Amino acid sequence: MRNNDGWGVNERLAKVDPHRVDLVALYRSMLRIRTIEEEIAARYGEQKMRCPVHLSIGQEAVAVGVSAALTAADQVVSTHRCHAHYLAKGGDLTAMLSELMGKTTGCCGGRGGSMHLFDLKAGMLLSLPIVAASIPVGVGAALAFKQEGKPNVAVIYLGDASLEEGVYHESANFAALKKLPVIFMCENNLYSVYTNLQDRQPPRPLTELGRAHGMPTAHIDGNDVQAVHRATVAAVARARAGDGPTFIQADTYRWREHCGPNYDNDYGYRTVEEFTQWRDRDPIARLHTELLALGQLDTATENTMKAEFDAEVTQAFGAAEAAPMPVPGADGVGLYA
Ligand SMILES: Cc1ncc(C[n+]2csc(CCOP(=O)(O)OP(=O)(O)O)c2C)c(N)n1
Ligand SMILES: [Mg+2]
Repeated sequence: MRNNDGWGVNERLAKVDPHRVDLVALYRSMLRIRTIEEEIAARYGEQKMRCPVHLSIGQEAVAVGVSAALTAADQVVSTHRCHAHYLAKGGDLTAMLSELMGKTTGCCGGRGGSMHLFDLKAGMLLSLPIVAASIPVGVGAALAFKQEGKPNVAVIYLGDASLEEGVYHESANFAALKKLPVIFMCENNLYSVYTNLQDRQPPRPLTELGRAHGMPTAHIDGNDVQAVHRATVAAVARARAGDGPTFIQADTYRWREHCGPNYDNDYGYRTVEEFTQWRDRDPIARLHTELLALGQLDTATENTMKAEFDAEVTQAFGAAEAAPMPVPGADGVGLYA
């Protein structure tokens, strides 16, 4: 929930004490994103969403913990796996679902699909499917903030595989050199499609790739939304103070197949034991247990929350389905000639 000054509940609390956070708000946000993505998975077979989808189910804590430490004027850039980043930052749900269905009301007019989500009002600058391609754009956003004397921060979400691309190193070098207000938030889910990290990179912590460029680093449990929030608050404070970029490695795990609505544990690239261990560390269930113990959540509140999300999702899917398809002949509109 945003107020007129652009600050949400968590940001308001954070102004008083940067480490205080509304845990129920974090829970709500994660549950909302899970509900939306579960529905996308359930309806994918209807063939109305004809683009590929890379679901973030299991990884919600990173997006939510980060966004809770940002204002609407801070900006994020994302990858092919961008739904959670977009939604946590306040991106419009109907525009997202319309985009997935190729409708004119989609955030890219139906031309981009699920890997091209943006909502400038919410500070979601872009997402790109080319691995690591959004990294220099995030650094550019931070450079613009600095040049314009704005107190804002850019967050770059990057997967573990992005670190294998040269453009990460060029961008990190430049960001550190210029002390830009940017956070490299590396979501390490152990895989690049079907290839494990240990078959792609030498056995050294990913944080070394931040340290090599002179950045302070943090290595956190990416399935602990409070840990993500704390690390982001600290990195945001550094960035706003003019102290430059931070690199954060957040360990997490995707539950579904790399691309698509199903599970793919039968492919043999990961074991059922590994999957089960990570699923048992579900970021939403963990916070749920904590909230119950703290007495901050009860069944009635939870049921109201779930009913609210179900109604919102039904409404947004309905609006997206009812929206028009682009008309033949409009294919040249919006192109640079
Ligand atoms: C430059 C480039 N090379 C290869 C691909 C194909 N590709 C799409 S997603 C992906 C894996 C990315 O892994 P990671 O960055 O760790 O993100 P994750 O899918 O695990 O969230 C690859 C190799 C691509 N999109 N772009
Ligand atoms: Mg990965």
